[in-house]
Amino acid sequence: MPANHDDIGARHPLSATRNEIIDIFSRLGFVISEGPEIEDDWHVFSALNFPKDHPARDMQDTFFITEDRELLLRTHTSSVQVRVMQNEKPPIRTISPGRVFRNEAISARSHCIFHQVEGLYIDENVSFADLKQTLLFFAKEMFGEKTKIRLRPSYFPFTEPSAEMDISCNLCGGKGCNMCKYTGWVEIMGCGMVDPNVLESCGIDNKKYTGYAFGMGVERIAILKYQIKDIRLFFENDIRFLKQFTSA
Ligand code: 2U9
Repeated sequence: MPANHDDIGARHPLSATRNEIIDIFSRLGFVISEGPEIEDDWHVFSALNFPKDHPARDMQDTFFITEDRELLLRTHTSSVQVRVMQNEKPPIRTISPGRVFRNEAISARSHCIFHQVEGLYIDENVSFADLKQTLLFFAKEMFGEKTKIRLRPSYFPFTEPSAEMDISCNLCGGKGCNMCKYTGWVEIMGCGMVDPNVLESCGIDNKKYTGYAFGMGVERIAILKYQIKDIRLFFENDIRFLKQFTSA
């Protein structure tokens, strides 16, 4: 009788993507930091320069745990980096992967739980050019040597100046297709220079030190890399979906 063979499991595509992101930044000297998913207002919002009336502090966007809105589920992993800044002296070079929570309607494009990797580098004389070169390296390692990047001005409370980063469409190479909506570019992350107010809040001398930060959604990176059409597939654990990543 031929022997029965068991199905071989596979790394979940989100784990594989997160590991790949971590691996790329580890090679540049970034170390992993982790922190709590249940956070307080200060670490998620106040320390990061969010004004008291910012819409992200609204019930529609944040899952609060206590009625006084002091305890909440983190909406980004920047709170982990706030803790690193409080506890360590520069140079700081860290990435924080983890789950985040937002009070959003679930659809093909967004989910109320997703995964982020955020990065932070603080030292003397850190410039926007350092940020750009680091992110270009990441884009090429993640999506292939031919990948180009472009930065568009944007706004976040915690960075100034801020930008959103696009890569040349990894499906059509920039010619224009359905995935890039015929623009040749797809957005993959946000970034910028850490706002001096944030450095000060976290006990770092903003006259001596500057820093850059970036943040990306792991689901978004995986969707682009594997051309996945619906974010909900990541959370359903349908074996027919997961089986396709056996070699990932
Ligand atoms: C500290 C200071 C600043 C992290 C950053 C972004 C820009 C960003 C989004 C991408 C898609 C979140 O998952 S997403 O919705 N993130 O655009 N994140 S700069 O900035 C920091 C982090 C830590 C102390």
